Amino acid sequence: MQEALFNELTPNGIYNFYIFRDAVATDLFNQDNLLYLTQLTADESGTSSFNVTLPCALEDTVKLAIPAELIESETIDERIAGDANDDGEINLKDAVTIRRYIAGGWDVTINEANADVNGDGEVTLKDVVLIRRFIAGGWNVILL
Ligand SMILES: [Ca+2]
Ligand SMILES: [Ca+2]
Repeated sequence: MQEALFNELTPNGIYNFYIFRDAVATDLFNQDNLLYLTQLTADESGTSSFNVTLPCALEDTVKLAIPAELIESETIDERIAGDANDDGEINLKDAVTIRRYIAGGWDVTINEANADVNGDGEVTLKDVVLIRRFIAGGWNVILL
């Protein structure tokens, strides 16, 4: 058992604690490189410590504390860029749904986060065009 000590955390903040399996990996934050240790609340001085059993000396690893609220928002946000009607697929129905939504007068609801595929924070005809090109293929479109 070794003691992992974290400080300079947000006081009373809830954190998920990880270590990097490989501290010099090129893709450090890849899920496979993160070894989840525990979730704890930092104390009032922004410190948290716990005992952990590792296959290596703790000094040889890089410890990481990630605020739990960040993790949760990431997992909740399982966004499918382009899937405006939330049916799990990206197809012409999505382009049509967005067009109707923009035009108004149609009883449509869209997943705005999925519909904004150029990442400008708005759902506009630009997004429709990108989705149509994406479906058509050959345009090298990447939906954001
Ligand atoms: Ca869809
Ligand atoms: Ca947009």
